[in-house]
Amino acid sequence: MIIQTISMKSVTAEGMGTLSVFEAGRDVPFDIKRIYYIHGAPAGVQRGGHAHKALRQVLWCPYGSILIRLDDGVEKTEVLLDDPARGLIVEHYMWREMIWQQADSVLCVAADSYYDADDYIRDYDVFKRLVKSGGTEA
Ligand code: T46
Repeated sequence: MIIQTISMKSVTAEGMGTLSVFEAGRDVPFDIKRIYYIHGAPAGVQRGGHAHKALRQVLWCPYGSILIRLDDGVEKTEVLLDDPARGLIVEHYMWREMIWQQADSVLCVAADSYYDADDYIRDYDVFKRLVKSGGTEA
């Protein structure tokens, strides 16, 4: 499985912290229509457990440490998001689980589409069948 990450441009001002930035269509391979973030989760929490039919996203963790488990229906891998300047591209047809390694870690997500509940695949067996059939039947 090829994992796409981005290293954000980061500008440190001595004694004043660091500014990190990425640009849609330049640093990430799509335009951005929606940004959401998950905060206030205790350590050990697991979220996700679904894939998307079309949605493309970039995930990053500006504070804390979150393990991202990815499964393309053939291979599985894990990426630890613990660097505020590192982003993970998560393409469509990718089963994802997010596990909080540290309380109050923040997961930020920039998505290429507006929220659409019909774009979710929440049943793993359906996901596997869709991957096998190239997305044409469940
Ligand atoms: C994803 C991972 C990384 C909305 O109303 N609007 C939104 O834009 C989103 C993303 C969610 N919601 C509602 C739907 C549910 O009632 O918020 C509630 C929690 O959503 P969900 O259980 O899907 O959250 P996660 O953390 O399991 O997954 C989220 C995204 O939904 C998903 O697309 O890839 O973060």
